[in-house]
Amino acid sequence: MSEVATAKFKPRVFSGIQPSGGLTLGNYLGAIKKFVAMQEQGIETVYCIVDMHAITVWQDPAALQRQTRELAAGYLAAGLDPAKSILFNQSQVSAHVELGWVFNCVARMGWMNRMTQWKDKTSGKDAEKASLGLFAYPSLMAADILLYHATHVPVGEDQKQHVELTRDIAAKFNHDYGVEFFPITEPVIEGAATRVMSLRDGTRKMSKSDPSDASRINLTDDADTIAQKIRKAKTDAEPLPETAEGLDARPEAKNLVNIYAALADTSVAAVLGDFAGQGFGAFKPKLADLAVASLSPISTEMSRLMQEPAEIDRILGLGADRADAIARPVMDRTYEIVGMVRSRR
Ligand code: AQP
Repeated sequence: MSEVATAKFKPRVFSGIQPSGGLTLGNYLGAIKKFVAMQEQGIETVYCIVDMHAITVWQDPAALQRQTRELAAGYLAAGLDPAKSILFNQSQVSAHVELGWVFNCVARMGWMNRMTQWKDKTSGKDAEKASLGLFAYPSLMAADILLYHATHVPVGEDQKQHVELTRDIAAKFNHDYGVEFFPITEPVIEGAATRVMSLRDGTRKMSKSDPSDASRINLTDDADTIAQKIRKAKTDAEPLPETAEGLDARPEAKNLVNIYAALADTSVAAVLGDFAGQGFGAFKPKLADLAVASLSPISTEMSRLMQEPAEIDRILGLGADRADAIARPVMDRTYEIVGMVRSRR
């Protein structure tokens, strides 16, 4: 079923990032760097700033506006070309929430209850106080993807379960209505940095909403801050091993080696080939140099773009028009399939 359903759809990539804070190295290596690489492969690419997802947790309105433009600037500074990729913010294409509602009626409560991100974000707190939107988040994410009949979604490891749920929603919709309308989308989770971990705790994901700024590298951090955060990153006293297996019980060491490999576009084995037997006193300065060399041009370009908010808004508006041209017919056909009367106005 999955192969049949996907085979008849032309390849199209969709992915999104929430403007719920500043961009981190995790977002860059797990998502944006791959987005740019896919744009260059000649596949149609649609990239979204998912602002409707961001408000599942309360956002200060002025901060949300700034973060949305900053995220757009981050995409552009990292090499996203609005002439090649569609770049827009979700709230400007209303079909996302329309399809999200239809999928709320397809998805099951039990499916949502099993989402580990939901459990993580509400663990230790009263889940009853979480917003209904946060619970339904994966259903809106399925709508984001399937509205474009996307065949591939590049994401970090943390989003794999949500893409699997997207496949379940597409299959159930197709089955319930006797159609093969939505593709069974494939997640694309590749490379050494599919899960960049906190610099303070190698068992926790690097996250833009982590209260500790020292836990992450922000794309807006200056060179000194990046170098200082890497110097202070938690590690152990052992030298680096010769093989990747030697990192298995050393989460912090593994994280820094993975980051190095991803930034240098090389493999973990190649990094260990260069650094095996050396301690972190030698490795960290090299990693800091690499991180600064990779991220500084992006951060400089982001600052420049942030001086031109009207230009960012113009790019997002044009992207929204292009996105809407794909999404609206899919939404209209969805309404027909589920049996809504559509009066022409
Ligand atoms: N640490 C990470 N390692 C690899 N990939 C990551 N991504 C996020 N963090 C890492 C990938 O970035 C894309 C956008 O994620 P998002 O911002 O929409 O949501 P998120 O995964 O919940 O990211 P954060 O930083 O943890 O945000 P908050 O703190 O607001 O929840 C996705 O492809 C994700 O896999």
